[in-house]
Amino acid sequence: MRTMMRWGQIASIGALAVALALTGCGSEGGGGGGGDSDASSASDGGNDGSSSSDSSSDSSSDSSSDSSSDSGSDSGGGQAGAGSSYETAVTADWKGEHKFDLAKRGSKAFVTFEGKKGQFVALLAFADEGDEHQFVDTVLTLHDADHKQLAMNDDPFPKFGQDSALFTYLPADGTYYVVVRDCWTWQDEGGSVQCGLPHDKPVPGVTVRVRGEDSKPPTFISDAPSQGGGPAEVSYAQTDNGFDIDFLYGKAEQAGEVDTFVTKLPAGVAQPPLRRGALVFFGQKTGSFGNGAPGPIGTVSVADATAPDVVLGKLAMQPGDLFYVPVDADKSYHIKVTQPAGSVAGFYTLAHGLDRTNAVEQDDAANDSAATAEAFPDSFEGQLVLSVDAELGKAGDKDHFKATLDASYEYTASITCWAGSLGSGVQGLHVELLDQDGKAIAGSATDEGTEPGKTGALQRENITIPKGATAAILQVSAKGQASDNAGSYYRCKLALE
Ligand SMILES: [Ca+2]
Ligand SMILES: [Ca+2]
Ligand SMILES: [Ca+2]
Repeated sequence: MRTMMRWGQIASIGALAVALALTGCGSEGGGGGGGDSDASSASDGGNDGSSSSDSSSDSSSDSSSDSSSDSGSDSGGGQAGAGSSYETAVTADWKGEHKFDLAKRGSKAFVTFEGKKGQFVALLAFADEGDEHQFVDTVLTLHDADHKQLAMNDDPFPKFGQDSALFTYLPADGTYYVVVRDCWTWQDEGGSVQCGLPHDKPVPGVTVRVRGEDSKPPTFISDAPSQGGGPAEVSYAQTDNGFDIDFLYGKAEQAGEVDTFVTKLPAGVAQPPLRRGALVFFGQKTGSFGNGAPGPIGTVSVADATAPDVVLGKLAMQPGDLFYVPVDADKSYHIKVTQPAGSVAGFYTLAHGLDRTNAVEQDDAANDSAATAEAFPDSFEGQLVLSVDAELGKAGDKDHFKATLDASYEYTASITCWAGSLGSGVQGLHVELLDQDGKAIAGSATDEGTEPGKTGALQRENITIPKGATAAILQVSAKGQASDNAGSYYRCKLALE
């Protein structure tokens, strides 16, 4: 069962440029493997949500007033007033919002609602804007009637801000609590995150919203039922500042269950012939320090909508993974989320967006030999970090990309390449650095494993290129191709110093 939601209004879209930088968009690019910046497991958080803050005995105006609880922030830790404890939690207005003052380290905001088993909820916390580092860095948790923590979000992944957004399905009928605090308060509770100074925030305001699928905003788009109807459509908006990011989510309760979405990138995302479009997916944390899902997301795959059985890229996604597939703009693609035969995710939440590739190889046929290497596309003389997105699409393909060197220098080079870890079907990627005569530079050869699915980034550092070399040629080949994944893409970065 699948659904999708627009994320564009959850955070300011201008910040999306930061998110896109994760995937190496732009000429400095190449950082395809950068998606794990927020991926570390939070299993050491050790939060007991029912600690000291339970003690408030102040007036509990927990009617459905959608205005705020304006807590008296100057009374010892700022925990007085409605919405400052479980007992005084403000009842959620599903169409309104709730404002809190979380200036003081130790202060927390509490909102409560009644929920049903299997109900989807979106929980959002926005700090009032202000000068940098002056506003609250929210951390949001969801708790059951016994105050046990079920789910948590600090920052979005990809990280384009520090406001919290949690998308989850409720596990049972009952009373729930949303708790929001500043990062430093979370750290005091035993939570594991990195917080920026100051401890008390000059801009104190935080707005909390509780939303469900039936309360529409911030623009939820429910798809047709998973049985019967066609794939759910996902569309992207192109804005002045960049591109939209969306959020796919769905229940995944059956072994082998497949949810299908269809999407088409706006024509403007690609810059032919230099750059293609790309679809990018970000695996969300699961468990009680993530979205609350019992298991990982499942396998995400992309296929041309006119040939839906030919997989162009796929990844069995774990939290923190980044799945990247180059695609053509203005053409329809299927996105599938498939549960394994054994365990299932329960539900999944998956941020995704569109991107454009680094500059792509320009002459695949001619670049087969070192003597006819193509210059790194989009490169210029004297450039020290060179990137390329390319394909090993034909049997025995070899690619050669040349960087021009100043022969009077000795260079130190490093190579980083990605294939399987991004969801490509390329297996056994092999990379070597050659000089202008096609002779291998000592210590430059490096291999990625041949097993299907994920392997890490391929890396080789501290390669010495002696004086006298007029060119460094990156040679790329592969041992094979996965039988169930036609994705032949890879991306490489050569850095010189
Ligand atoms: Ca945060
Ligand atoms: Ca080639
Ligand atoms: Ca090629």
